[in-house]
Amino acid sequence: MTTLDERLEAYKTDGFTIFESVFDETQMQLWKEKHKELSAANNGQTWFGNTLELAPDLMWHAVSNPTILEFLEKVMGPFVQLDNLTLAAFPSIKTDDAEGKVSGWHRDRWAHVPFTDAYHRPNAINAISYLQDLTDAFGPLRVIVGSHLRPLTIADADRSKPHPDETLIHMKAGDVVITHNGLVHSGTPNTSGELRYFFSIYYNLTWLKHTDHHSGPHTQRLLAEAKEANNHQHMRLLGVDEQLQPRCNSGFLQCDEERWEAWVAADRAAIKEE
Ligand SMILES: O=C(O)CCC(=O)C(=O)O
Repeated sequence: MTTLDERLEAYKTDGFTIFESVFDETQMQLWKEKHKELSAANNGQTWFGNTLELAPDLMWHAVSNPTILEFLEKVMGPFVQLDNLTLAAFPSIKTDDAEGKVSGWHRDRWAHVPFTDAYHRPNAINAISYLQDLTDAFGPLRVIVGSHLRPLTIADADRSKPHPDETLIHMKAGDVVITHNGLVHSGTPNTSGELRYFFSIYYNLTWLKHTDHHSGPHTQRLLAEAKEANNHQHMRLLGVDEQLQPRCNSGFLQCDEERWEAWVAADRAAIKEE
């Protein structure tokens, strides 16, 4: 079993790590059914943001998954909020149209092109899972390993072509890949004849703006519950960071990761027992 600290070291070098079998078949089936329902109610739309508000009971346990959050607090410190929660399905296209193409190389929201090879904590990370095995027909995820540490750029004309340094990842349904937002990656066009479901829990630092609004009644109810339990980790997910000011002005004379660990422990100790 890989420990979270071992994962962290690999993540710093590679720019991603994969947690296997996080979501089970029953859970994924419910998300697919929700997608179908949303799509039918919205003229066949296939891409949905703000899905925590749209389906809080189906989504909250995924957003607040304890193992994923424990890892993210090691990566980003206890400053993790939900930027957006996206449930999408990529329609299938003809094999001829997909030949020799990738979906589109990019870094993710809140990133920048690295200017040194030093590792920096990401401003955001993507926790992506696919609700089916990513066979060649469904379209693997493509990554350029270590590109969060290199000033790699790709010309417009090459952004839909395979890259000489790419690695293809055939994720299994329910696995979760955690990417650094500086990692250059792309999907692959879907030629399976079925929908390619994609579920992305995108987290960013609490002092950035969030893309989903978090202001709807369902999300606000979750926030009220987190406040009631004095659960700072959960409050932060929903955009409220009560310790931000002291923790963002700590003096920075102790190793960040040690500091973060102490703050995480303090947050845990502060939770009110039910
Ligand atoms: O479709 C995929 O496999 C990757 C999607 C993607 O690039 C992203 O979430 O930023």
